[in-house]
Amino acid sequence: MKALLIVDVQNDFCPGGALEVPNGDQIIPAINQLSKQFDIVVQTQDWHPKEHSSFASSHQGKEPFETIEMPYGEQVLWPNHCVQGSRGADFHADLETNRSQLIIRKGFRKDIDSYSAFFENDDETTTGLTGYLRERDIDTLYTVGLATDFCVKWSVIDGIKEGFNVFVIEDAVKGIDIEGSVDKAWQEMLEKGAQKVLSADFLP
Ligand code: VGL
Ligand code: ZN
Repeated sequence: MKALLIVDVQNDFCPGGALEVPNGDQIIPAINQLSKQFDIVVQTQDWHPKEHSSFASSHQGKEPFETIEMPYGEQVLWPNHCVQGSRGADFHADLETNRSQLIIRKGFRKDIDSYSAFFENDDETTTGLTGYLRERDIDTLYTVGLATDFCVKWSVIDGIKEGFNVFVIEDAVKGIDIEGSVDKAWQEMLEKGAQKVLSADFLP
């Protein structure tokens, strides 16, 4: 069985949002078309408490996009974004969410960030997604959403690690792109065994 995994299509990652992905909203029509082609649709939602440790504002003297060392490794510091219950954390109004059967929230533990839909950034704390997918006999994931170089990339890499066949739909993802990070993300995803496809491959 296959499922569509829609990563973090939220206001804060779209133009005008706190951590905007350039043209992030442009992938929404393709995602809406795609979700009609899947019987199982799963979404993630970045969902941080107000003083989350991934926010630069939680660290004195630090600016967004600087990095710090956390107990679990290097962490990029972000502008405050996707705060629980805020408008920025809502899904973009144009995203069709009625067909989504599961919404995984992530990044809700104050002291640890979570890019991946499967594991938090310590690579250990699980979101429960693997169990859900296995219980529903899903073995293949088609990944879309934001941002290619962070939450999409880590979801894809962890999905492969968890034994799923993972496809990335190239025209339905977009990245933040910090110093070539989108190109690097593609390289890493493909190296790990992800397959690149286009949304046109699914449309009737
Ligand atoms: C994301 C940075 C911080 C993402 C989430 O959705 O790619 N990036 N939080
Ligand atoms: Zn976040």
